[in-house]
Amino acid sequence: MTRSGGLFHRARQIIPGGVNSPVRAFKSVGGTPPFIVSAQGALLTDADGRQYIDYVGSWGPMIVGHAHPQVVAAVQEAAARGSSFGAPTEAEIQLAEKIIDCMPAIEMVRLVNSGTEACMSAVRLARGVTGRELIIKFTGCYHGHSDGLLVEAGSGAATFGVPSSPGVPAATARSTLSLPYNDLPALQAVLAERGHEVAAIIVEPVAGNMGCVLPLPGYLHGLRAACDQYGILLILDEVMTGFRVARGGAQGLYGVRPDITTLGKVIGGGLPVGAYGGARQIMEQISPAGPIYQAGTLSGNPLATAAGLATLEILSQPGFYETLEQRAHRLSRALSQVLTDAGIPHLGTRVGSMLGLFFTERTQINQFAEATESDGQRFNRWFHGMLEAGIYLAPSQYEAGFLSIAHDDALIEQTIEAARQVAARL
Ligand code: KE4
Repeated sequence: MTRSGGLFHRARQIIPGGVNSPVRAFKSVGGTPPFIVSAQGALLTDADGRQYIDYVGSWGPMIVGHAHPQVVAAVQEAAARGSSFGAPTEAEIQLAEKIIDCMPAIEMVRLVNSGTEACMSAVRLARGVTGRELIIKFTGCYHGHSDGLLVEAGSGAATFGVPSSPGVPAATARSTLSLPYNDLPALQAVLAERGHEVAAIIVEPVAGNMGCVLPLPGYLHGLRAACDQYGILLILDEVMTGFRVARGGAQGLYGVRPDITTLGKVIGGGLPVGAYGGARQIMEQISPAGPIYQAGTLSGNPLATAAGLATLEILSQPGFYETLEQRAHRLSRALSQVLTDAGIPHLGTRVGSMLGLFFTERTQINQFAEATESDGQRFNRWFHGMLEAGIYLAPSQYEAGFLSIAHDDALIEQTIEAARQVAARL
């Protein structure tokens, strides 16, 4: 048995599924997850000494690469001054200023500890500000695991949402509707009946939890117009896309202005940070400035803000996103060519350094129902073949892949060669 195998066996005795977040357990792809002992740049090393080129990047945060010297130094320096005070610090102001500087729709921001907390708080804020109860989300989009957002579509689009997990009260689920992504007519039909009950529409501007699925041209602006028509707040969940697809997030890339933005991942540089922000008159409704309550012992934690600040400094350097774009474009094109040469039907999707790959005859995937038609068995063979070849991909068809600035041309070339070997056996 490998060391990872032994560790996984031990972990499963005392941690549910042996992991602290489900997708890490490789349940959908099968096999034993490597237990990672260290990472540097674009590379991971597991408990058996095996090295991998990492395209998960901790599910998005590690855009500057693992253990970046500036990030490590910033965290070490902060830790030497104390790890948490439960009192305000200047670093929280600096991180807020940096976020606001990059995302003009955010005039005021609250730091929290995860994307889940950011989305949960944004939904409460929208309900508090509008006095309305109904939330609309989209099937295949994930906004963390708060009760009101673990909801899937009910039997008919206009009927109530149903829980997507045991433990979520039916009454809670009924206040959330889940509609098809990229489908404005379906949304308009529901709004025609219930638009004035809706507090917020929450959406991943580029979906990264059904694989990487892009918004159709005009879709995001259509959501904005629908919100304006019915007095609904638009929440762009940029936990994954924020500082990933562009320095100004997807809202900057697509030119759509949300009322509330949620962030996470990159802004913590690998430490626990989430955030939600928006126009001043909305955010000043949050306690203690306003009546809508939200709190957190470790929110704005000195170590997390140090890691986030160092990361945002690095990605603010000239040429950072241009370099990422060139490399991600090259990798995506080359992988597609390799699969085409091997006669493998597939669809590659990409926005910036966020990528997706579906094994399908489709030339477009616009919503979750279409993504589910992909060949999951072939994906699993692809995943394990690439893992064997030292390429660490997301262990699920319904996740996105991420490049960091540390993925240099040599590592990209190595990835393409591995793909060529694996494709021949798919
Ligand atoms: P966290 O609570 O995991 O920090 O963020 C929740 C969240 C919110 N919004 C979006 C768009 C997200 O993608 C996420 C979390 N993403 C997943 C990966 N698809 C995290 C990985 C995991 O659950 O372990």
